[in-house]
This record gives sequence, C-alpha cells and structure tokens, in this order.
Amino acid sequence: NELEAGIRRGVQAGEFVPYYEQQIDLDSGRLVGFEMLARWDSPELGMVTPEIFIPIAEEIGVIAQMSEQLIEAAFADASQWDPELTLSVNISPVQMRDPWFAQKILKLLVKHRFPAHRLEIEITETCLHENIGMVRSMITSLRNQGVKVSLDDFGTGYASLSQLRSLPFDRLKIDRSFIRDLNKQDSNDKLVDAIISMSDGLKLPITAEGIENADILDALGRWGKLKGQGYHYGRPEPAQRVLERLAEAG
Ligand code: G
Ligand code: G
Ligand code: MN
Ligand code: NA
Repeated sequence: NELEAGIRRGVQAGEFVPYYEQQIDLDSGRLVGFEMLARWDSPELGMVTPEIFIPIAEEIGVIAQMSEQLIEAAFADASQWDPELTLSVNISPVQMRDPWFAQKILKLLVKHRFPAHRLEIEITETCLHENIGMVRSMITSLRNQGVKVSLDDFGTGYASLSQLRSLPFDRLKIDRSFIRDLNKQDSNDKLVDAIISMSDGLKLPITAEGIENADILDALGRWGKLKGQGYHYGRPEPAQRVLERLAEAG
C-alpha cells in the first residue's frame, strides 16, 4: 500500500526527524533534558505523527533502521546542548527482541562520542510480556554501558509488581492518563499516591507525564522529588527551536 511505500522511501531519504519535549525537575523548575519524539516530514503528507507511522514501520521491518537514524540525529543535536542535559529516546518492543540492540546503541554512542550517562532509553510495558529473561539481560547490558533505562507509560499495560522488583529500571514514567485526572477524582489521586509511595520504596525515581496546565503542576507539588513533562512546558519542537530556547535561557 501507498503509506507503506512512502515510509520505506522516507527511511531511505532520511525524512524522519527528531522533535524534542522538555523534561523538568519539578522541585526547582529547571530544565533537565529532552525526550526525543519522532516525526515524519513527508513531502506528500506534511508532518506526520508517530502514532501513524511507528506501527507500520514495525510491521514492515524498518523500525530499527528508522530508530537508528533518529538516534544519530538526536546525538548530533544533543551534542550542541549543555552537557548536563539528558536525552530520552523511545524504543519499540520490536527493537528489544534484537539480541544485539545494546551493542548497536554502544556503537552509536562511540561513533558520536556521546556520553552514555546522558542517554535514557524508554521502554514500554508492552516489552515486558516478551521473553523476560532477554529483557532483563538487555537492560543490564545497557546499564553496564552507563545508559539509563526507564519504564514508560507506567500503569496502562502489563507491568507486574514482581517485574518492577526484579527488573533494574532507573526510572518510572507515570502515564499521562493518571496525571491528567489529578484533583478531579479522589480514587485517581489515591492511585497516583500509591504508585509514588511504591516507587519510593523501590528507590525508583519518577517522571510525571502529560502535565497540561498549572493546576496539574500544582497538584503534583504535594509529592516532591518528581520530574515532569507536558504541554504546560511546551509542545515537542524541532532541534533548531530547542537551540534558540537554550540560547534565550542563557
Ligand atoms: O510525539 P507523540 O506524542 O505524538 O508520540 C506518540 C507516541 O509515539 C508516543 O507513545 C511515543 O512514545 C511514540 N514515539 C515517538 N517517537 C518514537 C520513536 O522514535 N520510536 C518509538 N518506538 N516510538 C516513538
Ligand atoms: O508514550 P510517550 O510517553 O512516549 O508519549 C509521548 C507523547 O505524549 C508525545 O506524542 C507527546 O506529544 C505527548 N504529550 C506530551 N505532553 C503531553 C501533554 O501534556 N498532554 C497530552 N495530551 N499529550 C502529551
Ligand atoms: Mn516516552
Ligand atoms: Na508515555
């Protein structure tokens, strides 16, 4: 079909570009890094969202190649930022099935002389119903290289408490569906509170996703020690805009 052909061509032509979303330390309000979010700059369709092209790229077997191109572009971009700022990238469960994935990341880090400790790999709960032994050794290899690994979209999928205990994640990202409803529904607030105290117990730092406005940010204030991201801080934006933002901030 046409969309598939367009995506294949787009990978060859390098039409997939990174956008960046700010990540903030909520206690200090300081920028601490960016999450890279892929966009397809298609000559025919304009800017296409990943919800459309990621599932197709997985299906037709080009996700790994696409992701490597995006990560290389992101390393080049992030090399121009303050070296304190981290870079988070989303990884598909399909890539997690590749036994050489950690090796491939290491090769890209070396090629771009990008410090491993600045890189955070985000995997979703969907990865966790794959071969769990393989997932564990993948996470371990990445962490041995100095790369951080976080569990994305937490609360929406299949992560069990025993997996949380036994997999060495560096961070847990609470899905935006829980954050959006803060101060709206008491049962939701209690659930978020339970997730946060559980994570404290496991010594797992937390990022709150989907902070859309000042009220939600305010509601998160009762917990402390969180990182956060969301439209309240700005929409994902292209590399050039990030550079302008960093220059303005001094
Ligand atoms: O940017 P946006 O909010 O539209 O992203 C939608 C979804 O696409 C999110 O779940 C995000 O994690 C995913 N996504 C964005 N960029 C990438 C990428 O480079 N690789 C993978 N596998 N998923 C991505
Ligand atoms: O699944 P993942 O967490 O990687 O999803 C990131 C996606 O969430 C991106 O597509 C981004 O555009 C979107 N996003 C980021 N902040 C917000 C927000 O505050 N509200 C909503 N609705 N979506 C957001
Ligand atoms: Mn993510
Ligand atoms: Na998420």
